[in-house]
Amino acid sequence: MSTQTEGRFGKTMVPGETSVCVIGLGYIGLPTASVLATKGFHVYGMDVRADVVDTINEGRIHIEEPDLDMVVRSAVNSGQLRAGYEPQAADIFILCVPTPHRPDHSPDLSYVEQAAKAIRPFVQPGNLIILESTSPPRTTEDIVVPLAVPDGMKVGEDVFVAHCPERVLPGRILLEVVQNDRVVGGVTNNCTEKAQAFYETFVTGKVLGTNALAAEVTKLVENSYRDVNIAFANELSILTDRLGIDVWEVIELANRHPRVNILSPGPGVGGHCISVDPWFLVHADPDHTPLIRTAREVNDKKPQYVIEHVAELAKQFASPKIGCLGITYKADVDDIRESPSLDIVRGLRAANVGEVLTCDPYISSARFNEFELFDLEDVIEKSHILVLLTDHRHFKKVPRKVLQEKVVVDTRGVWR
Ligand code: SAJ
Repeated sequence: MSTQTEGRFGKTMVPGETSVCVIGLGYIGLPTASVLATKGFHVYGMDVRADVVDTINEGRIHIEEPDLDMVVRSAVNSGQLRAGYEPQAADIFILCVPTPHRPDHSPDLSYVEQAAKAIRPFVQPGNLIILESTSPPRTTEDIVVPLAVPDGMKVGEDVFVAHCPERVLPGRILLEVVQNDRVVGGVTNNCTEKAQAFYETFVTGKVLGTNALAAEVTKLVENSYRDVNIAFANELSILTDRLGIDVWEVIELANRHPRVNILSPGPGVGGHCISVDPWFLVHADPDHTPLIRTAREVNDKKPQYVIEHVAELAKQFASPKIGCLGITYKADVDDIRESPSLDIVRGLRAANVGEVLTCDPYISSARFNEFELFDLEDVIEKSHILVLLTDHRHFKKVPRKVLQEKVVVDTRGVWR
């Protein structure tokens, strides 16, 4: 960071002299808080869950993410990171709370509202307030500003408010939180510049400035772009099935064209980001987002296609045993939110097409009790049909000889 910027924004931008209050210690808040603590900021994290707060204060973590346990332990042991149930005064507030959608796909902004209201009594002149949660257009200006900024303080002069959407990929969070380029959109130019100066203290990628609305939409566009591309691949997977050709081969060949880059089909699209965020754009302007809506619908229908396909194959066995491999939403994470793999297992169990045996090396029975989980070896040995749903590294190692003895449904193309 340049001396000029330090001079301009005073002590706020010197980590050792700056305090940060992170609201929400989940997949984004906890890695961000611990990275900032490691950089020398005085970090206080707030979460409404008592178990989360206690776990972190013991130097442990409540989520699965490579290397996060080490970083949190060292941040807590060094005294740079503490957690609690209420916000507290700080130079910088970062809101990292969930932004889910309701059953009708409208955004549920209650967590952002609660967080903004909660920090309001602690906000002082000179503070910077950042919304990192992925949010529908105008959330920063229409919700965060009115609820978080105390009466009488002018945004851009007394307090500074910006949206800086998180862009990290689960499984690579600690790397990406530092290395990714960041988009920072302030409510005013001063807000943008102040937030940029903050991110430049710990981000090695470029920190790109814009306004709050453009930053909100940019984030939603990134995830919608990926959803549309995956929907195209999922549609192709059904079309090629019906034509009797291999979708993976077709995509591999098409991607040899210098201007074609199709993503991979799968059992559907899950997680709390790509399967949710495009709806925020659709909700903002339903009449002008038919493609984004259709992509969501195509991806949401894919699990049902897999269920019907497996049910058809099961008819050849008198007492079919169906082995389902993986329930998390993607490879090598422990996250089952919006998981199409889990939806498929549930659907097969509900359809009564045979005995369903499920395994997932990332999910322990202590944490998941909806149905019994077995060891991979057990599932392989006992099943007539093996359905690969999540491409965990453990499943890639299943010997081809074993697979030759089974009916195989490989939704991810890892056993080709
Ligand atoms: N998937 C496919 N085919 C593919 C790629 C992914 O079926 O070719 C599926 C995955 O299996 C999974 C879902 O899509 O079910 C989403 O997985 P993902 O790895 O694409 O993305 P997320 O949800 O884990 O993280 C995304 C990332 N966004 C983009 O890559 C544009 C991440 O950078 C964001 O920070 C994150 O959303 C977020 O928090 O918004």
